[in-house]
Amino acid sequence: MTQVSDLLAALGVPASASQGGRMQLRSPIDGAPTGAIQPASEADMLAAIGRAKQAFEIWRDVPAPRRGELIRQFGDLLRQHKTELAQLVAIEAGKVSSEGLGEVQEMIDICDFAVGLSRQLHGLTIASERPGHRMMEQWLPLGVVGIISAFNFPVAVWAWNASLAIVCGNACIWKPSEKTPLTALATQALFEQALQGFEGAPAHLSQLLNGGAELGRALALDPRVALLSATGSTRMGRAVGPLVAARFGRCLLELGGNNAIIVAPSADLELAVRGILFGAYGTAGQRCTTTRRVIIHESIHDELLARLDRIRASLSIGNPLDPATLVGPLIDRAAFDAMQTALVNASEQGGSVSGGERALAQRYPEAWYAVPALVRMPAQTVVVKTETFAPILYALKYRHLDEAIALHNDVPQGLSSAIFTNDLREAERFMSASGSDCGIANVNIGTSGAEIGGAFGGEKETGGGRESGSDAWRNYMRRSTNTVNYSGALPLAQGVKFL
Ligand code: UN1
Repeated sequence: MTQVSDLLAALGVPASASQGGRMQLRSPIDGAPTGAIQPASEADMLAAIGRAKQAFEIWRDVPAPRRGELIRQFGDLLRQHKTELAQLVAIEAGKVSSEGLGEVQEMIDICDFAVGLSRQLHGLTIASERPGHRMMEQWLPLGVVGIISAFNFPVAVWAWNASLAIVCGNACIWKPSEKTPLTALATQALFEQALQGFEGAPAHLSQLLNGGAELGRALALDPRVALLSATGSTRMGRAVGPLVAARFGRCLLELGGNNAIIVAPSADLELAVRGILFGAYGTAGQRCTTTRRVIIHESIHDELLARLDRIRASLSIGNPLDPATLVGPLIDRAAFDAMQTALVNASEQGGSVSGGERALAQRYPEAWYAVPALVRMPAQTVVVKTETFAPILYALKYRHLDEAIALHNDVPQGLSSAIFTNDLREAERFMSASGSDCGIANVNIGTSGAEIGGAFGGEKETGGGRESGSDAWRNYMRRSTNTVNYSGALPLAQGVKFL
């Protein structure tokens, strides 16, 4: 695909990095070859960890605002190359153009956040019980940070992690999804451009290793990796989490979601319809924040579903590079097959399915487009409790808010959630201790499309990690508690006497 080689060249990736390797790559848009990269080996990973450790030992002593300056320069390069990188995201991950641009914008936003943070890495001072003593808490660089990222946000989620990790004084190693190595190569090339000639920054501050699950496993097993931040399926989290825990390493997991929207009788239905449709069918249902369930009050259930279904059937499905397209392809055939299996299961479990069939098969025989599906379910059955990474929205009915919240929380995942209501008491209840059990609980906006300023992540099988904004930076640092005695005596705490 010449377009891909042009984009890669514009982003600074040498042709040799994306051609002639053993891993054949294809675009989900049409199945056309996009390149062939050479995967790294486990031995390569071990060597990379060694280099990262050396880079960390230099970088940790560079003042944090200076570290922020590197990220500022990287953010500038992202701004300059936003269009090319966004197009590459569209070609490799199948995102529609505006979402590809949004993904790069999310990288720029987190860089800005990290730059500000680089002057705000603050601890506490704490009152000491002893005279002439000061107690304080410092946050210090942690070490080597491993980052495993997923195909659906091939570059933004890496940027959440890497920009914070780097201003916090760490060195990073990136193992991207096997489905999106080219966007990773391009991002790495931009980062290296920022690094080149940046005084005081060591080589190998951020390394990229493309390849399979064995590379993630090597990161999980190696005690030189202080933190492993992994985004992807719950299955992946189950594979790496225990390995890191067994060596008492730190893990930051951002795994599957099964996000729901409750629509209450007082809801503004115009807003609800838009929020639900973007949440369920945007990114072809392939976000961890995708709306997978809608729980509708019985008084508006039929009316709302009729509206949703009408628009669902008319959403433009097609080539994501065409600006008119709203729903692009699924990432691959396995994703399409998983969607079909879920729909068969849903029917067997009493659901009534609209849509879900293959689309554009004639035009793109080697690609996997699907009509978004809406499934009316009589109950929250097994299939509804399972995350299927595809545009399927299950609809359930409720009578009382308690029942809606119980249904809402009765799934193994706990990432994002929302309620559409104009009733203040319902909104507050939803966000309260006995409301949504998710990491993200919204009112009158959908479940997906979070801004970077808030902490991002969720509970239960979502893994418990928090990335991106708020105080998520603390994941990338170690806490040191310091007590300083500036008196001429040595009183012991708790009134203990000795010598
Ligand atoms: C993901 O799908 O892994 O909130 C991340 C959102 C995006 C990030 C999604 N800002 O939908």
